[in-house]
Amino acid sequence: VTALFAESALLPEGWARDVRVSIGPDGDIAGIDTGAEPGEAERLAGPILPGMPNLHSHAFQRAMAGLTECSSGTGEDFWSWRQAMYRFLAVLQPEHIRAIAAQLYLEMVKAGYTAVGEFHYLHHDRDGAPYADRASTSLALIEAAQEVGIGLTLLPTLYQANGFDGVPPEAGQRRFIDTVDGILRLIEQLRQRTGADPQLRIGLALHSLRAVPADALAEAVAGLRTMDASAPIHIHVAEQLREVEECVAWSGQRPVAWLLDHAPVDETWCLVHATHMDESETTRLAAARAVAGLCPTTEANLGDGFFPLLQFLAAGGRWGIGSDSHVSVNPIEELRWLEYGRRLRLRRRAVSTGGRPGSTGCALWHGAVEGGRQALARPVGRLATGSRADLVVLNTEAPTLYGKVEDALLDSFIFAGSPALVRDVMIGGRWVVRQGRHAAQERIDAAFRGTLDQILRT
Ligand code: NGQ
Ligand code: ZN
Repeated sequence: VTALFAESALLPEGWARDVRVSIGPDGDIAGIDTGAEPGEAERLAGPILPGMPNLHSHAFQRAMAGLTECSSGTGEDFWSWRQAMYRFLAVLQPEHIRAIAAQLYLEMVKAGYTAVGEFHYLHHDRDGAPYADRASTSLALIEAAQEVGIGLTLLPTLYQANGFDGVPPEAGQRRFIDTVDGILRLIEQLRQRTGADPQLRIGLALHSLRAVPADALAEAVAGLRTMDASAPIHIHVAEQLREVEECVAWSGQRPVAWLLDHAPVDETWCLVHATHMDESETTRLAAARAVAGLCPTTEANLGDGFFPLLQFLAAGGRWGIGSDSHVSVNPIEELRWLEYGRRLRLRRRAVSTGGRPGSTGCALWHGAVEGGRQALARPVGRLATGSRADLVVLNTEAPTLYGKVEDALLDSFIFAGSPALVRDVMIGGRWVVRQGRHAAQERIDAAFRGTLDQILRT
């Protein structure tokens, strides 16, 4: 058992002083004492927060972030971005995916993300044929996460159609397409090949109601449940108004309402981009105890719309954050923009507190770690006995944080932040970042540059 000592720590019940964290050989927190003596424990250089789960990632998109910001003069939107994304991924091979993911995960851990959910649909070779090893791209992501030391919830994704009512896929989607059986077999294989690893969980994603016909959705969910009763299930649900209209035309219902009526949505589910909901969908989703997966910087970048946060919070809804397309890889930016979007719209402040007294930063960090924990279906996001020892040490030498404690510290971190506020990061009881550096940084950087040299040329 190793032990850490922090003068200040954000526990699930709030800030505590003189905190001793004992960590077992399995990387779980074995005990937490407050008002403790440091004794022989390692004294940490600053206050600690639970590491942030990143509940939604498409790793390969990191390498195209910033490359889709030009206008063709004919009107850019989500759908034209999607075509650019299809053109970009057409050259990627498993070794590229591995290098891009490792670089991305490295950036994540340095920013304070300690676990990630990979919504993974890039399964097949460039012509759509399965790789000789059907798990090639999934294993590339698992290896990248292991190299960096970030916790991973891998969500192999079912994708079959290019629109409601089974519109056949287009050429740009062929690398995604699988049968229900194919995806379930991939999940089974990954479960067997990776064994019981406390840093890894395998779940399932359904790409969207656009891409997964109703019967396939039901079959996939039932099939997953025969393997794992509590595995997480993620779905993109109501991101764009066009898909809401198409869903209504197809079924007479809006997407979230349709899903709540036709799928066993409960706390194992995460609805990503449940952006467009009416009042009844919002309260029903909160009552279902599923997590709303919010990706504020990507949703802004793609022009999605506003999630009804205030109403969802008032209904007791659970939520977490994801960096999705990775135009930003920083939890403070997701949290800040979640709040700022509402401030701009409502002309009010401290919106994410839901009107309760207390720090906005604290409400944001707490909400996102709890929702992330649930969505990733791993014991993360809490400095508490039985949770993974995933923690972030803040750099109180930085001018932004100097002299600040507790709520003022967290509010400064989130709202007045600049780079280099995260000093050290521990994941599963292992130091992954020390004084802002990762041990494998040079190797990971070199592989990433080699990959970019190849793919940007083609
Ligand atoms: C994705 N990304 O699968 O990468 C999607 C776009 C789609 C986001 N929604 C493609 N941010 O939804 O069809
Ligand atoms: Zn997504």
